[in-house]
Amino acid sequence: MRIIRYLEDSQEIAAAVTDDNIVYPLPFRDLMEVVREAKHRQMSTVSYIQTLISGKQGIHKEIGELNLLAPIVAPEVWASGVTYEKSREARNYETVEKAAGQETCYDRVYNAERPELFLKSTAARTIGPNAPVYLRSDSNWQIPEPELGLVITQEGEIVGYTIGNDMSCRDIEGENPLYLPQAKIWKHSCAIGPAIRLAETVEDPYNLQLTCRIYRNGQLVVEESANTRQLKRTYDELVSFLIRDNEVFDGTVLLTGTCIVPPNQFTLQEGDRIEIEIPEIGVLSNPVQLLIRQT
Ligand code: DO4
Ligand code: MG
Repeated sequence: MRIIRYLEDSQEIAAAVTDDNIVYPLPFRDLMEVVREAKHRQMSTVSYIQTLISGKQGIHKEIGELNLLAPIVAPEVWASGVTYEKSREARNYETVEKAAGQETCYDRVYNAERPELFLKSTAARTIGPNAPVYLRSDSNWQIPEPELGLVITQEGEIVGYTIGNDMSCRDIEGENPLYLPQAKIWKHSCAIGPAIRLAETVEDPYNLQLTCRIYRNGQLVVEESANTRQLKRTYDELVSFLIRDNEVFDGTVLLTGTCIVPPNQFTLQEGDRIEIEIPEIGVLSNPVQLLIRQT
């Protein structure tokens, strides 16, 4: 069971999508309202949704025909860093701090008890499927970072899984890790979607296959896959550090780090299209545009 949001006649509609891809509009604004109501009734979210849609007819449209929005208006998107060996390797390649044989900050954080967590995005900067992700005008080395996103409650309970793109500037971070906020946060630098898969309906969240495809002039120029079983940490561990002495809000998304990095010579260009797929969730597709053209 998945949750989507879409726009119809200027109205934002939250809907459940069943395993046979039938879309049922819900009488709630978003997943968090459904989760709260299900808890109030002492039911699982999926059982509660089943009671809501039972005997109803789904809409006569396929998901692909809908004007999809981000599946949740996440008040904040946080992100984890260097949680996969692939990310550690890529950061070590780009950083000017490395000296032969010496540990970098990336080596240390990969092995440390405390994970790297950073604020990635706010609701206004986060986009959903099909909206453009923007390129920074002051970077020459930009990539998408395909990541599994955890949708959590204010208590830190993982209620769903989505796909996130943690757009990143490798040259800005590589010049100095203290530039991380500029390498990570700008207008439309974070995309989530296309759906939230209810956590209760995921058999093994440590066995999700991610595939990233990048198209240029209609041609596939990058295609790489990885699996969440390669994650160095647990989801609960990442969440427990996020909520420690912190205030988090219902519907916060925590990205779990990238396991896919395009080849080192690759940088995104205006006109590219990025697709990130996790079969249990869907395909998050976004065109790439230069931010400077938008202002
Ligand atoms: O260390 C900087 C960011 C790492 C990151 O975003 C990732 O590993 O996904
Ligand atoms: Mg990342």
